[in-house]
Amino acid sequence: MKLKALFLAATLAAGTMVLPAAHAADIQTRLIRFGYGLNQDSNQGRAVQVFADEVAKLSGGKMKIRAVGAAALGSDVQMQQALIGGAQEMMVGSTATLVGITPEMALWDTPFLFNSGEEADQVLDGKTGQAIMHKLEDKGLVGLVYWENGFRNLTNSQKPVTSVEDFSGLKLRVMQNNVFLDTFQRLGANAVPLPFSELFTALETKTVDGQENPYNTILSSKFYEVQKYLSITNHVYSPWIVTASKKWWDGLSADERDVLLKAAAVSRDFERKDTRQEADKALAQLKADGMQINTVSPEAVQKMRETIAPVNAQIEKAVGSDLWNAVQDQLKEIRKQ
Ligand code: TF8
Repeated sequence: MKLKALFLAATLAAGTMVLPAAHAADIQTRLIRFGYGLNQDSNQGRAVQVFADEVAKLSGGKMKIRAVGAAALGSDVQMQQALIGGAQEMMVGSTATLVGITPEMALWDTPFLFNSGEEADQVLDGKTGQAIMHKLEDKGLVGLVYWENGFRNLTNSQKPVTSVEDFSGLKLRVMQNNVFLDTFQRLGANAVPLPFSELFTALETKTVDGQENPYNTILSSKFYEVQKYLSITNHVYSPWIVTASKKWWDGLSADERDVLLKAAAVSRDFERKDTRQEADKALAQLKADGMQINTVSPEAVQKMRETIAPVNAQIEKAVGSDLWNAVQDQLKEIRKQ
């Protein structure tokens, strides 16, 4: 009896010692619905494909991403609700559309906050950016990584916008949060919040005169077909964020989460590079497609900044001075280098 027990203990010990090396990853066969708002042929669509390929590779083909673009699963806001409820697993969308859920996301809508994409990378991937991302978890969402949407520029069907005065009388679609609404109202525009999925039709039917988005999106969503003027304002950088349903995420194994996090990091690095490369070429393409493009003088940009300065105080109030100052301090550090 004693010997037998000893033998059993020895076998068990040997077994446990061998286990970690022979341990097959704890990965189930899973179908993951991943929604996004832009066309498949866009920087967003390309990066979703990179994510899908990487997930398949890292999971030995067991985890399969079913990517659905062009808002076929709904607008950003509708998909967020589906994630929170557990009816959809993953998505990528604008942080601006998350402000109603996690007010701290409003930080990224601060006009003229970043001077370059690289500055944005450092802040978003740094302590404050990650802290804000993790706040989503209290609301039923898990943030994985930030992607670049890009610096936003103004388009419209009426006139070149070269000064603050030119905003007056323009009916502009804005993203669905108070920061964007307030910013464009202060500039004198008639701001209309609309989901991105309704934007092309709204422009085509002249329900609105204009909108603002990065060059990449103006191109991939074919806004040049319904917008004559493009004014280079670079007024804000608000990113995209890849999120998962927390309800679903909580049921995944550590290995499965690891696959998704690793693939998300690969997609992020690809996406930022791809987006920056495309942005450089997109402006020339938009010109070739017939858009009339104008720059805005530094003086006019300064006037814009002054006109919308009160928005900053409101954002600081909404996100709290600690987060606001942390980003300002980090930017000062970055700019010293
Ligand atoms: C916008 C954003 C869009 C996103 C996207 C559909 O204008 O810039 O890129 O919402 O996820 O709404």
